[in-house]
Amino acid sequence: MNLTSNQSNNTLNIMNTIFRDFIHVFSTCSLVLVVSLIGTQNLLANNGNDLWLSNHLSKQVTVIGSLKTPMLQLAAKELKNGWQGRDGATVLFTIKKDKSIKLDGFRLDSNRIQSNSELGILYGVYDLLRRQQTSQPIGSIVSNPSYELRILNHWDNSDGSVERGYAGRSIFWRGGGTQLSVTEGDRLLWQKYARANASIGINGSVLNNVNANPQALSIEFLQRTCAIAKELRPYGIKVYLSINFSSPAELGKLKSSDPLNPEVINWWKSKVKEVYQLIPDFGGFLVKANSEGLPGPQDFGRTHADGANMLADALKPYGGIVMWRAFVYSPSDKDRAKQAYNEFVPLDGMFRDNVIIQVKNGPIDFQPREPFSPLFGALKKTSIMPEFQITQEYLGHSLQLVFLAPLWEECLQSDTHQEGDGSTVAKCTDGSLFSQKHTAIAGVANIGLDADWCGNAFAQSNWYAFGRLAWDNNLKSEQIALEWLQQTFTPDQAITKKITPKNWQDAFLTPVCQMMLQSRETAVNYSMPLGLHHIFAGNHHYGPGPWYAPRGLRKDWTPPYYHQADSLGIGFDRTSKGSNAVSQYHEPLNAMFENVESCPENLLLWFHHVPWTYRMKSGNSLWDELCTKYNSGVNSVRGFQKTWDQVQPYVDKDRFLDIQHMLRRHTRDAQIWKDGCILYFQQFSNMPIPLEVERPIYDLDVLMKMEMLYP
Ligand code: GCV
Repeated sequence: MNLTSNQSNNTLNIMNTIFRDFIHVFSTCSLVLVVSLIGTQNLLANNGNDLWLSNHLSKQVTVIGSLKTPMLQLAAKELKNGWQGRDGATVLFTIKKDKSIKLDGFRLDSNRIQSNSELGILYGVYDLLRRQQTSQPIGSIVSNPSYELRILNHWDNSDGSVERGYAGRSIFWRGGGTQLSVTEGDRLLWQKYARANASIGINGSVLNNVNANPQALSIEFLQRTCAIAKELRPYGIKVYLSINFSSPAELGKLKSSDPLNPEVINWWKSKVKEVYQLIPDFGGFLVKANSEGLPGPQDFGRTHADGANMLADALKPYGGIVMWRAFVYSPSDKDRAKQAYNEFVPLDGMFRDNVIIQVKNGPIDFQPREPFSPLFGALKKTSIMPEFQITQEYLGHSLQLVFLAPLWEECLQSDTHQEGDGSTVAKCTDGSLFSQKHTAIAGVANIGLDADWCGNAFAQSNWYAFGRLAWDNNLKSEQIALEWLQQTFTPDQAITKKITPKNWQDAFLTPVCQMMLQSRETAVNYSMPLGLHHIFAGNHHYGPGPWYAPRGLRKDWTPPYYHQADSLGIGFDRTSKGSNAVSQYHEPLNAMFENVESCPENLLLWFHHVPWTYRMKSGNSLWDELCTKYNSGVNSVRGFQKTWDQVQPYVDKDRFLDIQHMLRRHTRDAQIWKDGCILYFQQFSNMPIPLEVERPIYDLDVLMKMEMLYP
């Protein structure tokens, strides 16, 4: 069901909400009676459309202070609608300069929100409500964002499709003949989207795919962008566009798109002027250039810096920025993992101050586990921003329960050692270690027209987690998971039992939080343990395909390029005897990764080609350890099924059944990963599957034929 059709269900939803609140009121005195009266859980149907922002019966609160502007009025309205504090309380909004408050941060106590900006007040309201709802203390708190720009990247195409999207079609672009008209339904949808983002501190949205069509800068596209910007602006969200580097030639009909050509420079200047006439607070451009076949400055013998700076100069008078992606690699037998570093480090210091280099967390491509990209900390005189992938391209699409905060936390807390011990990726990107004119972080969105926005309830937690980590890059995954659970699966939905805070905590929050926290490592274990990477079948990036190597396909698009399995062992040799990618890491990491004994085992096969009989720290041979990891991954997902079944009384029927069904598929597909990989690699190891490991249930030849059926 998509949102538009879903809006016709609004009346039902409102009735459900009223009924839920009604139950909430009565729950303290006579829950059992109410339950026996309604006799069914169906009335509490929840399609997940409210995300972590469910309506609650609020208490009375008075807001005082200046409420002159629409944003402050919005902040007051949100506070009143969600207030869970003392009945009859008064809260003061104060806009006052304070040196301890940075960017759109705020100071908070139970009856005052202070900020340097209106947007800071709005963020303070959402934070206060979150604390109330999750029973966190509200002392005197100063909260400042880690990054100035906290941005969602939508890979949405103008025809309405979403690249690597698993939650329906685009919420921004419809495609076809109705593309241009903006309906009331569109506006309401964009407002709801903006509100969800603002509630977690996101302040920017790139509205279209980085694989950008030159038409993204056509007047029709810009007009719709302008309409979207209008709905996002009240929530403090700026819009950005991805651009195609050949736009001057393709759209402007110039002979070239050479960034040093004066005609091209002028074309961009006048295009940027046109954009700002329509959207005065436009954020800037995101650029994928000379990557995966897209055009770029290298086509004209120029560098990334030439290309980025030309655009930056055009945007500078308006305060716009360029986010230039470092995701570059070309078809070759050389190690793809090294290319971004090789191309960008020599350019350090050559970019304008309104250019930010956008770097994926790992050197390859959003894999279940990668070491951090060696560009973090190596670019010292250039603004650099992490790019995370919220949409689960390589982690089970929206068909598997994988909470991604642990993956991002692992990256942010990785120590690059570039400026001594403690030079974490977080510190290398948030301005703590290097003076950056702009600090930023991006997440590739997992949002579409599905009623629950993200394809399933737990996928929403990844959108939430990205926003929370963008605001505070030191947050722990556990806190994020707990917060999200408390706001998303509210206890008032548990109507079939007498719920006390204690059994809510013990029987629901603790086990489900544990499941979420284990889910990423679980996905690593059943798909690519011990540093394996990119062994998917085909282009869908869902199921296993360590065997996948169609004749004629670029080698770096085939799994054997990455796993290098042979009769001697498995893994990509990136030591000094191999591709020497280890040299891109600062000491002591270089030496640590180089030596097979000191290399962390969870990255072993990323950096080393290791004999099958190699003795692991557990005492197992590498082969036995690999099989054991695959086995434990499948067993964990089986455990998730049980955990979920146990929490049935605490979850509304819709979401319970949806996730139950999803976990069934998840387990089956984890089993396919395990069987496919073990049986395939066994052809090289020639060793028996250890007896503690469950026997395969699928045949390899069947799985190899099934590869294109996923998902
Ligand atoms: C938008 C990977 C994905 C592509 C994506 C690309 C990128 O290769 O599979 O779909 O393209 O990354 O990040 O540019």
